[in-house]
Amino acid sequence: AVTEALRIVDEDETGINNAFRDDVLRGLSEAQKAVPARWFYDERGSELFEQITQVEEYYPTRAETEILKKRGEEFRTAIGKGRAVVEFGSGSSVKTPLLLSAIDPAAYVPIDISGDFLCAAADQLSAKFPHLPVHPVEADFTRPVTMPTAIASMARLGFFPGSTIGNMVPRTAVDMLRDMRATLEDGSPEDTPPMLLIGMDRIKDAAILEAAYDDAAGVTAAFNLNLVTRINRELDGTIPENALKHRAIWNDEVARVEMHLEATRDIAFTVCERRFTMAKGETIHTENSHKYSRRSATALLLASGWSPITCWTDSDKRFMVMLAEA
Ligand code: AVI
Repeated sequence: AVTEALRIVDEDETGINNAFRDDVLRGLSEAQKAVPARWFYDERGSELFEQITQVEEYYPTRAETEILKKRGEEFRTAIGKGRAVVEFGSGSSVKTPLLLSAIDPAAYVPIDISGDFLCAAADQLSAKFPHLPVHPVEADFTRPVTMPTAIASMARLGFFPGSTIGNMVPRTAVDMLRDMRATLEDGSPEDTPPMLLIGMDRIKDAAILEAAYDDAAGVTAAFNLNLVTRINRELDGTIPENALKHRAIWNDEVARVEMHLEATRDIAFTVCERRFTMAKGETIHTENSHKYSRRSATALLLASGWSPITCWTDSDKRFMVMLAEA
């Protein structure tokens, strides 16, 4: 049973374009040019990301799925039955059913900014779990979100798989983890603090990390370059795509893989009638993907008001799923 999506988004199409334009114009004006990674995900970008999750070198999706498949019993013991599962950024993936079948929740609340995607995912899920009440919420989950009244008085488990937390710098990650706590506490019973089950990618060999973000088939390169295609199409840009090269670099000091687009020659272009130049070798920084040790993950969670309870890894110890309590 799926209730109609609760809509807490106030941006219209124009609003989204304005935000995209502002981010791109501001980012291209900085000394180190940068565009926020959230703009990767237009229709083509989302398709390409789906393909990335299947390339040999990109292990995170497989590793996390392995954990969710294997640890069902342990999740059930640690989390208990009958919570409302609130998923931040509802996936159309196989991961959610794995968790839901393991812990037998009382309700499922997928939150996503894209209404269409949300409803499709909710319908799919509901077909698999016909007795589970599903209450979709269309909202930006990086901010506090009002919970549907239908789950008032139910204990809550937040679910944030995929290592999406890694795409945020620590300061933003802490803000968001705190907001998630506020979201989960909204209307929840006071004697049962919310829990959070979160996927985080582990620090490992630079060569493995760089390959995961620069696969031989060029899918990640296409994903990175699609951002330029999107800027040219939606913001009237003239960026010469053939003069930009995909680069994935492990930045050891801050423990993250950075994706850049590097100019292979001096170029000049316009975006929304503003002129920009790039010298050969100069880059546009398009994404950070932070990796964590168990300690750094613990520190991040503690700084955000979450106390870690358990940490599970896959058999190759590449990825971890952490359970924490507010
Ligand atoms: C969505 N996010 C967790 C992916 C990651 O691994 O940081 C995005 C991605 N970028 C390149 N490949 C995958």
